[in-house]
Amino acid sequence: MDIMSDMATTSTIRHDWLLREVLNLYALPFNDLLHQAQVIHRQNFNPNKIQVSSLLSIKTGGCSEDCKYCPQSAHYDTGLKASKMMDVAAVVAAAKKAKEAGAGRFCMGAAWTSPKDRDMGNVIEMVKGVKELGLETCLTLGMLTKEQTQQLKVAGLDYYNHNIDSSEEYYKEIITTRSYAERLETLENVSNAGLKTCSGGIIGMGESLEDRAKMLITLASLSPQPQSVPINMLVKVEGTPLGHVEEIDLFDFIRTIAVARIMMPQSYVRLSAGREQMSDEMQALCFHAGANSIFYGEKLLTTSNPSMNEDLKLLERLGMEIEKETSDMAANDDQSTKTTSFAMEEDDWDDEEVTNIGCCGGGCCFSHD
Ligand code: SAM
Ligand code: DTB
Ligand code: SF4
Repeated sequence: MDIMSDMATTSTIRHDWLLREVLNLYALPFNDLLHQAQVIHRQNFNPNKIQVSSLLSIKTGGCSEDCKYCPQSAHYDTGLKASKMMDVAAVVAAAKKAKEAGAGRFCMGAAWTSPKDRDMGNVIEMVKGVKELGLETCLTLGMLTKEQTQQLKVAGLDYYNHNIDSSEEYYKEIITTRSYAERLETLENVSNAGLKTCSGGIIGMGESLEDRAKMLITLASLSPQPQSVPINMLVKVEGTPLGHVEEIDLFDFIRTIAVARIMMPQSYVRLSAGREQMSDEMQALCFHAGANSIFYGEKLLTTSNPSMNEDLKLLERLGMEIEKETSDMAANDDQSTKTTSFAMEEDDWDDEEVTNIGCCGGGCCFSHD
């Protein structure tokens, strides 16, 4: 096949991907798929910058949902101690530390099916406090009503994370206490309230390649597409039903990142949970495939993440930098058709001259002299 003629070279947002097309992307030779993803990545983002978010569990464990992957579900004995919601002051103090360490966004997660109205006051104070520090704010609290999304918008919330986790078919194998339709309904409420959506899923729960493709089709069909797309590699936690699920082929994980990048060209694709279990080289390939966001800090919600030092060392070895200003992210605020490469518009190349080495003719491949 002539890869160049078959390749998507513009970054038009499409909401109508067919399963056949997505499976064809997955079936491309690895190098062809990664090249295609990298070309699209460069049309939309500075390939050497990465968005970093810090994560804090504001209410841990004891959750009534039965998500088979989750250490916080009360249905499984993982040895995790459930705790009450944190104080607002403690959350704001943690956010201050995260900001000092370089995070641009602070994500707060709660092990809830959905927040009770009586919890909303505290959550709103947390959003306001974190926002005042100059950080972007993100929450993940489970299902939200329209009213709750509106309250959070007024409080100044930027992003809401709500993952669809897998295909609709496979979701039923993983969670029985709520439906896929309910997940999509919350995403619609979030988006209608004018909040940015963060939605993705988990790879490595025993799902098929077709399930992964269908999950990406559902995400890409959202309008607007989620501004942030976390791709988690399952963290196998002892005591959960998925604690001993079979290892996946890591190349298939990287392929999923690349396919997500191609299908959602203007979204930040986050290499999310599971980095602690990945080699530096694996992470580098994920960045090459188009991942441009990570969770930064020793802990995810209940499991560990690489230390900030390790991450800073890795980014330095790769010549990558943390995206500092939220204005850098304006690139994907207005989803539209982009025909110019990001590199051509970028004036932030450390005063070095940029040369088109013309490797694919797409105006997208640049090197520094
Ligand atoms: N309770 C809320 C909910 O389910 O939406 C928010 C917190 S929940 C822990 C957020 C997300 O974390 C889940 O949707 C899932 O995608 C991810 N997650 C949970 N446990 C995980 C694990 N063991 N490995 C990878 N991702 C996980
Ligand atoms: C997401 O997609 N991954 C994060 C965040 N959104 C909330 C959570 C990962 C959790 C991993 C397991 C844990 O630490 O409990
Ligand atoms: Fe509860 Fe969220 Fe964990 Fe499911 S993923 S058990 S809803 S905390």
